[in-house]
Amino acid sequence: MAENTGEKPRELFPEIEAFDTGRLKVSEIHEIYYEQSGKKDGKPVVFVHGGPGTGTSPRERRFFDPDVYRIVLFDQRGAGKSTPAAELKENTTWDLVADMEKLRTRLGIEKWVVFGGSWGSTLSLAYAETHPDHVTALIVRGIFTVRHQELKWTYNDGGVSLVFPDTWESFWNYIPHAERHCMVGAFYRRLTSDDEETRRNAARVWNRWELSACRLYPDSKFIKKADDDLWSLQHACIECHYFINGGFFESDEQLLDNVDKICHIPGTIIQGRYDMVCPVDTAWRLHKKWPEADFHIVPDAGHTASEPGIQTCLLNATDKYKHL
Ligand code: STX
Repeated sequence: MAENTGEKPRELFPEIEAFDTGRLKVSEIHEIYYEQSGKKDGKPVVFVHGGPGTGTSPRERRFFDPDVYRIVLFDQRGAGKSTPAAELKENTTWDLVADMEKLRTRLGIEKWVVFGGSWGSTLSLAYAETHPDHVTALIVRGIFTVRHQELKWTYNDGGVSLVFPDTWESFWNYIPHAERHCMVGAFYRRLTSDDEETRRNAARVWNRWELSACRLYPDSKFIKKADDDLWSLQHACIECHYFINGGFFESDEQLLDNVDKICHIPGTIIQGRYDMVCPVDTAWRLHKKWPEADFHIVPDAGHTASEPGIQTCLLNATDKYKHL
């Protein structure tokens, strides 16, 4: 189950350009961006990004062999190049699941491999549990199910705060004592303030916290992402909106309780042992409910897809499902 990643990590596939980009109107107000790259008549795979709110980047095409896969990337509502940016109205998990179906239909795809990390694992699971017949295989990393316990661990004191007391200070001190019992709510109020400066500052503080705890070896360039105001607002606002709404699930355990709907689908679960943002306990629970899926705990990695052991496992998984 544990991978020895002492060996050299695998390189991503080469950089490639998209052969098609488009926009899809999915509601009265939302329009989403999508793109295709790789092999035009290849094996369809959809990349489901994290956050919610991170958007996609061209680098993410490189997890898939471009000579085999028809690679679909899309930006979820309010994220990346989708518009309006950071819009929270008509923006729920079930809207995103429905958007994936609209996109699949628009592209004339019957079944696709679904690949997602972090919030991307959440949405991939929600999608697969709703539309199992359209999923060839499922590759999920950094498992997140928006349970109360997971949110409390990352954003309230007594969890990650005990491991990163140095970066926690700025996050914690930003919120007055009276509001600290629920940090997500306190940030949400500021992120939805009428004052632009308040929104911008809150987003930066929120993201610096999350980004600083993401990797086993902190990377200052990576944490600088928080200074990109547009990205920062999209990520922080959309995350908080989903978190205060419990991911729009009917119960805390909804995703885990419904795993029986996807057990027959070929699957791979990949998780960093030292993932602070989405701790390994959730991946373990998923593994117990879905023992048929390959399960890898990478012993020397945190939360991100680009950490060596995780990247290697992800590439091995996309190779495994190439010829299904
Ligand atoms: N939310 C974290 C998440 O889904 C629980 C996520 N995806 N990418 C990120 O976080 C970073 C940009 C912070 C690496």
